[in-house]
Amino acid sequence: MSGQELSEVLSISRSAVWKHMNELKKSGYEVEAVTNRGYRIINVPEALSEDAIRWGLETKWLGSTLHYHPTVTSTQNLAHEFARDGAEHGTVVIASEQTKGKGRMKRYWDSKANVGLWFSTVLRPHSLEPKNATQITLVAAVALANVMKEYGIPVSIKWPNDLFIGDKKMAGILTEMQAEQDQIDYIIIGIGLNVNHEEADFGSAVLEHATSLKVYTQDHYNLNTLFKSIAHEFEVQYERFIEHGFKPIKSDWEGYAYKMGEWLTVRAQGEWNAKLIGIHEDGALKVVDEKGQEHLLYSAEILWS
Ligand code: BTX
Repeated sequence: MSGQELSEVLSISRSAVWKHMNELKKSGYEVEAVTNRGYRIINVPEALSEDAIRWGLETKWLGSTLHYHPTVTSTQNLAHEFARDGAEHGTVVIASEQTKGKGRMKRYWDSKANVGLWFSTVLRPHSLEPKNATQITLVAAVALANVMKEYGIPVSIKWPNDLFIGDKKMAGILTEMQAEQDQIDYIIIGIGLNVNHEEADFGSAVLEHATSLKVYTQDHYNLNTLFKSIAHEFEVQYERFIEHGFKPIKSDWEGYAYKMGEWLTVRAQGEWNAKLIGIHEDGALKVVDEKGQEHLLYSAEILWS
């Protein structure tokens, strides 16, 4: 856009436009200025910020309301507060660092500053029955896996909620729900994605089992850009799910499933061998035992290795 157009649209002087452009550059924006043509933003800054996320965000509703914080205890907790106060569907809480990142069942999520994407989204899927809420986790996993595929990263989804590169975890999804009787009030879906970690950035407790995009590819990724790709794909997959149901998501999910068709040990009423054959409509894991009998596993302990 030309400096003249900018000054007219914003009702500011040409020199004010120039000053603002310099401010943008100082904040890390890469701006190209071509004589007689104008300014063009080529790259957004590395560091997460509300402006840099909004710039070029191609979603209809996901992230329309966006809360960015440099440091929080957990974006999940903050998103619950916003949701209780009536936050709209698609509200996103994102942070550069979490000091008390949460996993499932009171486990923790290692969320070091500036190396990963730590965010929670408020969803209000009023047409979805509470018993099917777990399907949302699988929708998010498929969306994340699709984006990773676009980036050329060979990921698999480990049931129910982890993304793996090889045998190491690079992302986790936490779904929490507030419901009354047969109506979902809201769902908070939290995504943690290890992006620019070097191995030394992981805490000693997770180091052995964790990986990041950077550890895998040696490349550095712009967190703002990556977030926008994920937000867009999540919105697309969520709408597909609401419109067409779980079936298409289920088959995509199965295409990514970690150890699909392999024999695993199940620890539920004793220990037995089972072959992973897919997932059920309700998100349960479908396995077949050595006698050929099918079983659905909900929270059974699966010994993956
Ligand atoms: P989970 O319970 O499946 O995984 C937690 C387990 O994963 C931990 O016990 C630990 O062994 C391992 N772990 C912890 N941190 C990492 C890490 N950075 N990379 C790899 N492995 C790790 C998975 O729970 C769901 C995680 C959701 C995290 C998001 S971040 C945004 C939102 N806010 C929040 O507090 N949680 C969610």
